[in-house]
Amino acid sequence: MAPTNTPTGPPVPFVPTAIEEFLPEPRSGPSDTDDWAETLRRLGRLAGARSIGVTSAATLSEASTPLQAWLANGQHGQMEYMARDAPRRSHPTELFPDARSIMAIAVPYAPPLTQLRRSAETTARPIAAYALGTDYHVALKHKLRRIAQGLANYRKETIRARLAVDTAPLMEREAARRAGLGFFGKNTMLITPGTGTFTLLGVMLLDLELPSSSASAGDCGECRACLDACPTAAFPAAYQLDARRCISYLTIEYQGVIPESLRPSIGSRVYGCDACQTVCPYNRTADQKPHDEELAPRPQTDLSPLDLLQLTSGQYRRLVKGTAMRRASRQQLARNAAIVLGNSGDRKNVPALIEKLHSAAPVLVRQHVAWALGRLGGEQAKQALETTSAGDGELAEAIKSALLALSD
Ligand code: B12
Ligand code: SF4
Ligand code: SF4
Repeated sequence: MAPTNTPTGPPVPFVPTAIEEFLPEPRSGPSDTDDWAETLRRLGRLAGARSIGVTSAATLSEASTPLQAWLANGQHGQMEYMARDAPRRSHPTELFPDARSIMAIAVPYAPPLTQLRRSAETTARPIAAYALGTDYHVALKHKLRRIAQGLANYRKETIRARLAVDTAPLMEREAARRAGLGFFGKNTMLITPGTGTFTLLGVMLLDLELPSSSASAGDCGECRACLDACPTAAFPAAYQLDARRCISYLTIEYQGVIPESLRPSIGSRVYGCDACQTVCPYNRTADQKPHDEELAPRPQTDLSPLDLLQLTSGQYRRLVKGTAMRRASRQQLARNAAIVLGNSGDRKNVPALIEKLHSAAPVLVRQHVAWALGRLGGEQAKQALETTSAGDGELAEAIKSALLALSD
């Protein structure tokens, strides 16, 4: 997943107040290690962040090599902002020249439990778990602000902080890893011991020298479950992800025609993908509660792929309001839903698809609808495809190849 359209803005001052939650006086000054570790935990707790840690704002040098390799191989696809901002992503002081420390938090959200119990492929939900609750950009920034305020109160001095929750050119996983929140899994996720991978990260650059947290030990060992479970074979190797094949990228970031060869593997996923996390043993053994309440699924996200194909603009606005789903347009959701309906194997969906094919929906959507009809097959689908007049553009091409698929 990728940045919100809301910029984080410049560093913000936090002035000490007397009204914020109580924090203990340090026994021998803020740099006393024991006091500091306990204070950090309290700061995290008061904001509802299970894991919290600190690292220096020095260059995130270990992250820049994998990032450069990823970009050089074109594995970022259409995510031009990743290439444009690359030189700054591993240099926190480019973002905030006075930064001395980075504070990072990991907040767990509800994992797809039914998936964890069964096979990832057969029970994949249409919407990835992270997007079902309140927009994490908003929820985590709120937590970071509370922590910054608590820290200003604790230190009894004004501090300045630059917040980032997927909203700034910064390698958040590496910052969080260095702050002791976990280690990298082969699926490239940050694994937090005891919590797993179903977490969202927030980081804050601070104009304060703070003691660094100790590194978190752990590794994947011989396991390779995520690499084998990826429906689109998006991992060319362990710790490397080719976004161009990743369902999360294709359904959320990618604006164009989804390659036909990848459509069947998208299965039932309309927005994002949880497959490489669902199979991870660190999630099975993780303490599955409590999750952050704000990130818990909201009722309006309980929609079927058919609902998502047919969303009116009003329904779309209501669905995405206040959630991370606003990253995808109505057109992208309808495109993705058409693929999922094509994969459903259920011909009951044919009439709704025909209606969409004949509607004034964008060509991009109708191209994918034509494919879905070709995949579902049957007399009704065939007749609709044969009788649709589509000129000689991209839609006509899509109908032609759908009819070819039908005759196979
Ligand atoms: C671009 C992006 C995407 C892209 C590309 C993902 C990718 N793996 O690069 C796409 C759209 C595919 C995507 C998908 C998802 N994303 Co995203 N995404 C980002 C974003 C904006 C940048 C990531 C980036 O810099 N990628 C470039 C690669 C090179 O860097 P990296 O991912 O940090 O990878 C590190 C490791 O792989 C490691 N590494 C590389 N080689 C090696 C070798 C060895 C031996 C080792 C040990 C390590 C190692 O070093 C790299 C540098 O730190 C971040 C937010 C941010 N600003 O950081 C969120 C972020 C990474 N995404 C996040 C999430 C939740 C997701 C999804 C789960 C959403 C979903 N359910 O659909 C999926 C997960 C897919 C996956 N397996 O990664 C979270 C991850 C939280 C966590 N616990 O790790 C982040 C941090 C957002 C946030 N603030 O919470 N995402
Ligand atoms: S999110 Fe899904 S498609 Fe992307 S790498 Fe993980 S399993 Fe593969
Ligand atoms: S599934 Fe296995 S290999 Fe993949 S991240 Fe989890 S422990 Fe590592």
